[in-house]
Amino acid sequence: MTLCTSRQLVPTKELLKKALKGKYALGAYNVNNMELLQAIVEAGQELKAPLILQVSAGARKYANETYLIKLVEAALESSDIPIALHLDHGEDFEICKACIDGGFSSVMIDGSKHTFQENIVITKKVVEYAHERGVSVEAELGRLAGVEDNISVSEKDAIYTNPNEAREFIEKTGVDSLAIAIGTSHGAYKFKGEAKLDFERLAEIQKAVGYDYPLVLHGASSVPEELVKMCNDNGADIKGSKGVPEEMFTQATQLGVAKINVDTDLRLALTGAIRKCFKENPAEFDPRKYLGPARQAVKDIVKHKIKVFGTDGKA
Ligand code: PH4
Ligand code: ZN
Repeated sequence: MTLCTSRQLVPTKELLKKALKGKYALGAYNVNNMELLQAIVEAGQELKAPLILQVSAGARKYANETYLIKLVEAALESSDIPIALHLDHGEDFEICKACIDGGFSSVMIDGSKHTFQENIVITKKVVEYAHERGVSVEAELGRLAGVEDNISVSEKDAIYTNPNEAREFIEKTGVDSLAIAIGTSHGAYKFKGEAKLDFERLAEIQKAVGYDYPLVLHGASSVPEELVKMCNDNGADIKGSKGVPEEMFTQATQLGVAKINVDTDLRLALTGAIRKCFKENPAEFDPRKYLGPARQAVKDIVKHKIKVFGTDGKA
């Protein structure tokens, strides 16, 4: 299905290929409602940055896929930057098919909970359906589960992506990009001790899959202290949070990472700004009065991410 707008979505394959060559990364920002979408697109438009908008199964359920698609159509009409619409963590062929048929330009089939062989079978099926329709596919190998500090080599091998398996997986499925596990996890509590990513493994994966193959980093929010403080100063109770330090993205980008997923940081910005409004103006109940500043806070953090990832001016 094509979208009802003269400007079309771009497959992620094209965007990631360009990013790899230019040694920068695209942020993939999760969209759950209109304010988040507007904030992300306004940030991208102002900095002339290509964008990946991503929608999870939870977002589809919360906002209704038709509403999300129509909002994305509006975003295309009110901007001139390249935009991809991507399904985040599709768990089976059916949800990937529904998104491909619904107009998405990219889908993720997350078969990481299956065995290696089963993951190959399900990913290949999605790749065949998607490629016939010009849609890009991301898959995942390894587990993103949060891990303790100082885990053993054998524990790491069981959780993190194996470089040889990554090569075999790509050869057998023809998938366009691969999400890898090197120590990140979803949410605001990524590390118990010091923040550590397995860059040696990432370098081995890059060597195994080839220097022109795009890798994807999930669970890559930085959980900025000032956003957590804005939440906590205004009534939240977020303790012991820790994200991926920003300087690690430069290294990751040099080692083949071309797509960096960000959701938690947007949630923190939105929530912190809403809490602040409510604390400062307890009598306020006009949604525009608290959703407006919240949208601005999300736009500010997305602009910051775009600069950190080096995507500004790349549209
Ligand atoms: N994601 C976001 C997953 C969101 O079901 P749901 O809508 O809650 O799923 O894929 C990320 O990799 C985000 O990483 P982050 O938590 O570090 O931002
Ligand atoms: Zn993810």
